Amino acid sequence: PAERPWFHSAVVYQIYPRSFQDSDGDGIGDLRGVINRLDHLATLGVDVVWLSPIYRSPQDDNGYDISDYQDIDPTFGTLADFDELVAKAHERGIRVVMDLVVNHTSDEHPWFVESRSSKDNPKRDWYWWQPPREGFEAGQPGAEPTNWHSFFSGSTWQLDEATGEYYLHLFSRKQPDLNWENPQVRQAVYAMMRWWLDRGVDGFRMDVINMISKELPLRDGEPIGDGPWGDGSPSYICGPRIHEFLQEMHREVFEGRGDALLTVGEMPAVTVEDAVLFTDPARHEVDMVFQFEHVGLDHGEHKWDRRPLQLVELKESLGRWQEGLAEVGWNSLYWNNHDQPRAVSRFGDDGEFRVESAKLLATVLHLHRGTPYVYQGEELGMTNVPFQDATAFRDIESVNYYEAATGQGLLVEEVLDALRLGSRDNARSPVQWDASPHAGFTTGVPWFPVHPNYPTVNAEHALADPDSVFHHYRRLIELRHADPVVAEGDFTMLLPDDPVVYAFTRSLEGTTLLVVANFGGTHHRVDGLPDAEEWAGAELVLGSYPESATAPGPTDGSIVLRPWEARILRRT
Ligand code: TEU
Repeated sequence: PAERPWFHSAVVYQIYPRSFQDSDGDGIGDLRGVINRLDHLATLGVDVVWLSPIYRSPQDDNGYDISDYQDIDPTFGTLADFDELVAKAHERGIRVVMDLVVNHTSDEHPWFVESRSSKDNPKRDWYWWQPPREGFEAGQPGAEPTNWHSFFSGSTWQLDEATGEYYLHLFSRKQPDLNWENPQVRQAVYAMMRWWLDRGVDGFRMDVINMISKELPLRDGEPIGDGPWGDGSPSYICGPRIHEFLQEMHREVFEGRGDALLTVGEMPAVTVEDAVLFTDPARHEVDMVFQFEHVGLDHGEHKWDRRPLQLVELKESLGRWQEGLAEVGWNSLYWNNHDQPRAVSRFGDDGEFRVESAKLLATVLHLHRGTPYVYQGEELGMTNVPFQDATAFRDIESVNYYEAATGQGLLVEEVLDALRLGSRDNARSPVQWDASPHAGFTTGVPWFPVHPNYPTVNAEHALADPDSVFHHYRRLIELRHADPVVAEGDFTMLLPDDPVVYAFTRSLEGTTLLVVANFGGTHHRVDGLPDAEEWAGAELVLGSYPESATAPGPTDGSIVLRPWEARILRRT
């Protein structure tokens, strides 16, 4: 097809407003802070900004618990600040995408306040209310309507004493799930979405959107380990009406608004086969999905049981996604977001080769076919947080896990080690802008301590250094904009069984790019590459090592990569 969607050559930047830039000294990032830093994004060259939630919220889950969908939380500013941010982003050619959190609301949302007020309230059916399990008294252990385990530990059911019934919350107790079976709920959500689009926003990142359709009746899941809880996910991951709901949303909200908007569905546990359906343009559901396979490869039984990443498995997974969405649909590409540990600490080497491995990870990701997402600080090579003890964690998932795990008798040091590797707080330390106190994030006391490495790892430093991680991201983004082979080219994985080298080609109309990357801290010769001789003399489009440091090539026509080196080569 001649007309390719604009987002094929676009790069999205995610802002977690709480930790981005404070403007008023209260220690929490805000919208005026974002406005003040728009030039950083313009310099980087990104096309879209996705803002994590800024709606009115009790902040139980840092804004993913919304009590008013049509207002800005005072912590972040006002609707006037928001309008100014959108206008100023648009002036720089940057679109603004909102986070849409509609699997659940806050328990302080007026809808839920009404719903819980009595069994016959007209909004009772807007959420999932159930009596205690048959044969059990309300509140008795085991009385929960199903055995489901919450993402944030414990049961997914909370007893409401007033009416003696339980409500469903897949996440925290303060995040009751909306009942999408009820058409009034759906219409209320669509009306709210239209209101934001009318205000000028350019689309939505849809939080856990593949969980909105639940399979009826809700039933027990397979037991998890030997504890009391079961896995409810077969009842709510890509439930029976999910495609119907997304198509209805498209008709009610997006139809007739043109092709300039962006929709991305966050979909834990989604398969490639599902993703083809979700992102087939002819089906009018979403433009792309966030899948989770590659960020689960270093998990064992569960996310707190970590094992080292096997490169062969990473290539198998990402390669299968590339192939699966080659003909129909579209991929999103990410290493990082506000829920994931920092990529350079997780998949690279955040010590000696921090800069090299951050650039390598960027090169590999941005040269895949799909829309790349950059999470704030990733472009600076920010690293995981050195947590001292349990009091250092702020995230509800980490705090609840610590309590649940130590309560079950796990050793404190073991639980802490798991949290150090896996906690979402790793991604939530403030962005490091410069070497001044609190890294220029705030003039007050930051809500989360700045990473101690800020005197060297910061934006001011990075901008002044042409060989920084930042400038490498900038060049990769520029390359995607300039070269259609990056946006549209076919993807072919090479050397799938090589445990150290990540290699692939991208081809379009007689141009082929080769990407070769050394996922290791020693020099490494690339063996077994098809057409190795031709590639040895090919043009270097972009490498992760400074040009001045280019090593003399070996004379036998092979490619030797330095520690954590990545190269993009071109043949026409
Ligand atoms: O996350 C959904 C999700 O399933 C996980 O990524 C989650 O972060 C957790 O780590 C599972 O162990 C989305 C948001 O991105 C997240 O910040 C919210 O907490 C969550 O939904 C609830 O709204």
